[in-house]
Amino acid sequence: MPKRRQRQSLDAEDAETLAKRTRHNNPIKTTAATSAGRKNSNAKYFTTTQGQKLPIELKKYWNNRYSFFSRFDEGIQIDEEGWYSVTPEVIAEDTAQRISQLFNRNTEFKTKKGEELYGRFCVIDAFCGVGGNAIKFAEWCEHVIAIDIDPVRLAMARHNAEVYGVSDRIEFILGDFYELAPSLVADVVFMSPPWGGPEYLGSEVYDLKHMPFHSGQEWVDRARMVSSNIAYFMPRNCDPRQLADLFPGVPCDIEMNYTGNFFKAITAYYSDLAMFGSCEPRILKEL
Ligand code: MGP
Ligand code: SAH
Repeated sequence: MPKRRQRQSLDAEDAETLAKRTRHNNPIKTTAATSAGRKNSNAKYFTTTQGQKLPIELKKYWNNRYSFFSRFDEGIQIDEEGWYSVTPEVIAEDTAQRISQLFNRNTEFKTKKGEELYGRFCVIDAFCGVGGNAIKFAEWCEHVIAIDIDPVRLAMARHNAEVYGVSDRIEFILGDFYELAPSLVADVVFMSPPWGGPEYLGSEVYDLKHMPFHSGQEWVDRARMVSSNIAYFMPRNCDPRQLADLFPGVPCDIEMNYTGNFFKAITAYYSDLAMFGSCEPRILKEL
């Protein structure tokens, strides 16, 4: 049977405190916060085909909107940080499929709902953002715990999951994964933490010691409190050796994530997750 997480909810006061902390600490603010507080009156905007006004820096992400959500036109919601950091759908799909292989190898762990099969395991998406990964996990497994510290993005993730028809398999939690980790129970932890905005490519090698808020090591140490089956979505300019060293004594598989010919990111799989699924670099086609 899949292990379940102990229920822990936040009251309204906690939520507001977290929201303030996020706005204060986050290097990339949400659309609402930046629009209100933008000092640069020369900031340039463009108007989307849906009539939204977005900062010009987001144009390349907007142009690629269907690569993030193939059902974008059905009402998908994304804020500024969401645009910068959402996982391309084809990569999120591949990660979910790969993780499910670990649990679906034994047919006992399958459950049948209509024509679809969901693995009976529980994945934590520790940094769910607007739901790019959580939605794909919910298409492959029975129970997803989606956590985000930002109430606006968490609400968008829930809405986007409804668009994809999978919200009933996702438990949304507003909170700080660092603080919640000791009380969580799940089979797999997926982490796609903030990398510090698009500037993460500013240095040749992305140093895991200098990530925003907590180091790459600290996030892995927290995830290990829940499960040794960890998938870690990280910048493409990471040093694979440094990633592998974060969890000594277990196998680590470094997967290069492409969309078409474009190298987007790296996913490090640890422990049992490193032993199942393809280790070959794959070129993924758009969904
Ligand atoms: P990118 O480098 O900003 O985009 O991010 P792109 O299109 O490769 O830009 P280019 O002009 O340099 O080619 C690549 C991918 O990394 C994005 O699609 C996101 O999935 C992911 N990503 C980017 N950032 C800044 C973050 C982040 O802070 N956190 C997480 N989890 N993912 C991010
Ligand atoms: N994979 C997501 C994108 C994640 S971006 C997607 O595909 O949509 C990183 C997210 O981590 C942001 O939404 C940010 O609000 C959230 N975050 C930052 N610090 C956090 C923390 N301590 N605990 C949980 N979430 C956090």
